[in-house]
Amino acid sequence: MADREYTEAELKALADKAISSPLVTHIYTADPSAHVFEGKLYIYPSHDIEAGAAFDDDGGHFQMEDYHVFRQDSPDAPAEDCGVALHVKDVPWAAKQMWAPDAACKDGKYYFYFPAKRADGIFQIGVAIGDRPEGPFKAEPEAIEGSYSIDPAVFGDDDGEHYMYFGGLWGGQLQKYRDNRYDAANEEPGDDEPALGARVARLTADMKQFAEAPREVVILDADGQPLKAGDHARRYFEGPWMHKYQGKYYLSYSTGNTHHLCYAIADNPYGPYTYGGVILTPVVGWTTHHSIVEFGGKWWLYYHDSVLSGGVTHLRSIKVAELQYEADGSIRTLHPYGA
Ligand code: FUB
Repeated sequence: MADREYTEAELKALADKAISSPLVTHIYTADPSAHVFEGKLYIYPSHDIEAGAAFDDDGGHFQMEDYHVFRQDSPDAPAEDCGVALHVKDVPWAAKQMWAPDAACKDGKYYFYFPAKRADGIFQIGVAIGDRPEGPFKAEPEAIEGSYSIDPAVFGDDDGEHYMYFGGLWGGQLQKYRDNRYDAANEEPGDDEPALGARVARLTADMKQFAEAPREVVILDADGQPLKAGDHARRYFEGPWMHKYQGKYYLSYSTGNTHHLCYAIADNPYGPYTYGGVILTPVVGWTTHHSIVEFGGKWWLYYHDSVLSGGVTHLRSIKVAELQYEADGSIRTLHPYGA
C-alpha cells in the first residue's frame, strides 16, 4: 500500500484532465457514502489525517479519529461541513482507526455505522444513533454482535428491510474469517480457489444488530462459475455498496490491489451476483472507494482520489461524477482523468 511518486507536472496534468474536482478542500476526506435525506444529499466520509504512522499492507497509515458529515443541495453544489459527528474517544469499545462509514434512516432516527479497531487490534463494526442526518451520533456501548472486518454499507430495500454489506481484505482482516470465525492463520485462498466474498446480514428492526448470521456474497463469471481468488482484476476486495436499478440489485466494490471499482448484478439482496464490469478505472492513490445515489433523476458516483495531497494515499479527497447506464442496464465505465 505504498504511495506512487508523482512529479508536480504529472499531478497538474491529472488535475487538469480530472472529470471532477474535490468537494472538500479544508480537510482530507475519503470513502464517501452518499444518501438523500430530507431532500438533500448527505455524505458520510472517512476523515483522513496525517498521523505519521508507517506505511504497511495492513493500512496502519490510516489512523482516522473522527467523522465529519457533509451536506449538499445537489451534486454540483458546495459541500457544507456539518462538523464532527462522532469521535473515537466517545465510542466505548473502539480504540483507533475509524475507517469507512455509512448511515441509514428509519422511522425518523438516523443510524451511523462505522468500523474501528478494538484495543486488541481486531476490527468490528459499531452503530451510533442520532435525531438528525448530520448527527451528532451517540455510540452504542458495544460493537454489533457478530460483526467483523470493515466497510459497512447499509441498504434499505423497498419492503422496509435493511441489509448490511461489509468486509475488506488484508488491513480489513476479512481473509482471517471463515464461516464468521476468526483464525489468525487464515489467508486469502489460493489463486485457483473461489475468491472470498463480501458479507451480508439483514438488520434487526431496531437497526442495532444482525438479525441473522452474516452470509458470504458470491460473484459469478459469465459462465456461472464463482470468481477465483487469483482473478485480481475482478474479485471482491473491499468497499461494498448496494443500490437498486430497474428492480435489480447492484453490488459495487473495489478490487483493491488492481484499483478498480466494479459491479455485479443479482435479483435478490443475497445473490449470487453476476459480474458486470468496471465502473471507475484507477484513481491517484492506492485505495478506491465509492457510493452510488440517485438525485434529481440522475445517478451519481461519489468517489475519492489523492490528487489534492500530491498523491499521498492516506490523504484523500471526495469527488462526484454522473454515472450513466446503457439501455441493457450495464454501467458505462468512467475514467477519472479522461479516456
Ligand atoms: O479509509 C480506510 C480504508 O481505505 C477503507 O475502509 C477502505 O475501503 C479503503 O478506502
